[in-house]
Amino acid sequence: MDLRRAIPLLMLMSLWAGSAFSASAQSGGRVIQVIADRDNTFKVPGEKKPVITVKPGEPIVLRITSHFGGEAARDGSVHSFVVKRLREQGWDIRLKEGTQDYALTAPQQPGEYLIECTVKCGRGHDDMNMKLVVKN
Ligand SMILES: [Cu+2]
Repeated sequence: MDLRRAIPLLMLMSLWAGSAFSASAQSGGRVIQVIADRDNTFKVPGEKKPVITVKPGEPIVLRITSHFGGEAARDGSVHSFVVKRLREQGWDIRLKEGTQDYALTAPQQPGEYLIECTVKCGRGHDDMNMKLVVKN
């Protein structure tokens, strides 16, 4: 095959392979649901308080449903889901309306981590946070 024709084809194939990989990564972790609600609080279905508990290094899929709470950021984000100490590891998610899956890995260090909304989302924003508990 002519190389000039092969290169775009290879690029297309690697794109396809990339999306297949992320899909399998997402199906690999335990799914944990979170709601970033219209009253500008986080909710975890089945839990009285908004807390998620994971094992150190556990692969998880966060399934976050977000609702507009009165204000949005310029990029259209209605909330965010941020652990400041874990930002470098991907715990820094800007949330658009609707439901989206995010594959993440729990930190290795056991303890409690604060999850915050950093988007000025409306009334109650300053108190919009929840807890990540990492324990064996
Ligand atoms: Cu918020």
